[in-house]
Amino acid sequence: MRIVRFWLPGKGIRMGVVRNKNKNDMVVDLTNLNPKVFRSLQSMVREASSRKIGLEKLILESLEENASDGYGYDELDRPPEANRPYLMIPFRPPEVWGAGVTYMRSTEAREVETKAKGVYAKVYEALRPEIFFKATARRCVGPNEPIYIRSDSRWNAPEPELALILGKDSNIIGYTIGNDVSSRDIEGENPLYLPQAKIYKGCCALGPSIVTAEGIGDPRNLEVACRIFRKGMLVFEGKTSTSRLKRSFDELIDYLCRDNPLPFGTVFLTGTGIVPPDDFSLEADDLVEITIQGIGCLRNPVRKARPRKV
Ligand code: DO4
Ligand code: MG
Repeated sequence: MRIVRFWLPGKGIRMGVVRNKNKNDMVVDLTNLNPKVFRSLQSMVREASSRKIGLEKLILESLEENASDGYGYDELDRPPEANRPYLMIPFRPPEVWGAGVTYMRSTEAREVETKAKGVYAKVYEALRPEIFFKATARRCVGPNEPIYIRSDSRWNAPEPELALILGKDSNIIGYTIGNDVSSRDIEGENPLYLPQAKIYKGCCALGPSIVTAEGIGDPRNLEVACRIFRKGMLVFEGKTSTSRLKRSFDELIDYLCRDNPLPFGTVFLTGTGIVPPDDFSLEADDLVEITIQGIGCLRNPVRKARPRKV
């Protein structure tokens, strides 16, 4: 089951669920069915856990009581404009954390870009994973909103990642797609520059939907694909599978949570297994598409940040 959040002119922010009707994906307005329960991901999880049922059951019960046609998914999947309905970031995460070097491809690419040879190869094999702070809600964007490249960086890449959404006991309540947009030259110069390579405005895209833990199938066997378009032409295409992730989610979450209380709705990016070739860099006006089986396609245009006037 795919849960979305969308903007409806005159009504505001709505929670919705994607249903397939006559081969068309339609978004049913859950907020319209029960505004109190379906106000946000948090209110939905709260209601489901107070009734000791799963999110899917909560939604299905409401749909049974109130049949409704909804809005065409493709019509909502477009850039935000106040007077037309559009998909929003599925929720505003208080914190986003990232795991790094969890796929061999990421390790290899970083060993090439870095001046600190051996650092990444060691962490790939080490007991303790790499975990870093990535973003807050205000640095995140949703579907069709621009992701940014830093004004002081020349070598940038998208990082298509399966994102875990954590509940109040750091249990996985759902999955979404994350783009851990990163500056390769800044990180490559010195690994201590990692926060600057990772954290800035528009550094993280999330969406387009949340798939519940009950609905994802096997999260360790999902196809992840990335395509980058420049002036309408495909300039990069890559694929991987979450089966190539070296560490288990339990192991990653265990390290993330050690002595580190997390707020409800923390997002944990599980690392990238797709890195474009070393001679490739994102440019302004590129379009990045990331697809994860069952979750959908997260599409974002690229903008270059302007240097701050001093
Ligand atoms: O070591 C830096 C970050 C690695 C990362 O973000 C990834 O592997 O996805
Ligand atoms: Mg990453």
